Parts: sequence; C-alpha cells; structure tokens
Amino acid sequence: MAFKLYQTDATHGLGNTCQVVADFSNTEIEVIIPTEDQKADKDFKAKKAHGKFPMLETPEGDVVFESNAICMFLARRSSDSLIGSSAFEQAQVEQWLDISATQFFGPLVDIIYSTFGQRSSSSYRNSLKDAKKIISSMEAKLEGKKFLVGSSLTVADIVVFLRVSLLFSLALDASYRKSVPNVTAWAEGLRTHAAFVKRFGHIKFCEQAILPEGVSGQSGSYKLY
Ligand SMILES: N[C@@H](CCC(=O)N[C@@H](CS)C(=O)NCC(=O)O)C(=O)O
Repeated sequence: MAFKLYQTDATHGLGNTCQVVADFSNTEIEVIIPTEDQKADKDFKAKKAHGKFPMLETPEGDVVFESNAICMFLARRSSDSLIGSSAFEQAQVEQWLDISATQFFGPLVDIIYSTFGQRSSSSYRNSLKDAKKIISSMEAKLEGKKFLVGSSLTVADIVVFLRVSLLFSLALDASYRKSVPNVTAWAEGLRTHAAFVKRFGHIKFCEQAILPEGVSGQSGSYKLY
C-alpha cells in the first residue's frame, strides 16, 4: 500500500517538495487534496491534530507532519545518499533544513503575501534583505560545486530550492541573479531537472521583480537591491 501525502492543493510548494523526495527515494505515494467535507470530518481532524499540511500517512496509518521531517523520513528510505554520505554531511543537510525553516520561510512568506497585496508591504525590504543574506551564504558555499552538500544531490538542495525558486520567480530579477552566478546555475539545474519539472511544472524565473504596491524598484526612489 502506498504512503498518503495530504497537501493543501496541487501547487502546494511544501507538499510538492515532499513529492520530489519521494520520487528520488522510489517511494510510492498517493497525493491527496482533502475536500472541505473531509477536512471537517472528526477522524480527519484528529489525524491532523497539529493543524497543518503537508502530512504523511504511512500504510500502517501512522502520521508524520512538518515537511522537513517528511522529507528526511522519505530520504532515509533511499539507497542514494540523499541525507548526506557521512555524519558530517548529514549535519550539513540538517543545517540547511534548519536555515530554510527558521530563517528563510518567514521572509519568504512575507515577500509572497506583500507581493500579492495580502499583507502590508512595510517589511518587504527587510524580508528581502534577510533572504538575500542566505542566498549570499549559498553563493559562497556553491563556489566550484554543483550541490549544497557533498558532491551529489541531497534533501538540502530539494528543500532550499523551493525557497530560492519562489524568490527568483517573484522578487529577485535577472539583474540580481547575475550577481549570484553560482546560486543561479544551481537553481537553473534544478528548475530544468525532469524530477522537479514533474512535480513543480515549468517554473519561470522573472526578468523583472514583481513589486508590491508602495515599493519602488531600481529606477524608483530607492534601490531595491
Ligand atoms: N512548518 C510547516 C509549515 C506548514 C504550513 O504552514 N502549512 C500551511 C500551507 S503552506 C497549511 O497547512 N495551511 C492550511 C491549514 O492550516 O490547514 C511545514 O514545513 O510543514
């Protein structure tokens, strides 16, 4: 019996990230987008007691939540070194997952919600600055390397890609990307990788940033970058 991956909708980035890891680890998963009726069901509510998607249900009916934990669980089922090929590499993989959950996710959500007018754009600049700090540290780590950890793809690349690709699609335009060639080459490699296209579709990186109302770009009153 397949594992069941519950997610908000077909475009759910955290869910799709888990799907990519499942594919790399040859784990069969059934993707379920619960209907409102299903979500209101008492048994389903008990299963989703933590309140968030994605959530993975094992064939035995046990549940694990938090996308990074789901990714690591699925990655450990792989014969490839998706979690890193030494104790040190495994620590580095965890380091990137922690960075992406604690330092990247907040600014990213702020940028997305501000861009689409669902939140005041007052913190947009600071969020972008915070996100760019992480991209700068990635730029240094990726010097002469194809992957964030070791010499092959790990969960760190898969998880961090979601954050970076959303920023490259919305806020960090072609001229900014030229200033981080290592991260851009890394992101291009993953964006066009068949496994990512299968689960994320054909992601496009923006030529020009899509700015929230009230925020001007390079040609405006302040320099965005
Ligand atoms: N840290 C969590 C974040 C989960 C999260 O915020 N999920 C949101 C969608 S991105 C969600 O489930 N929203 C709908 C709901 O709460 O029912 C993870 O990585 O899984």
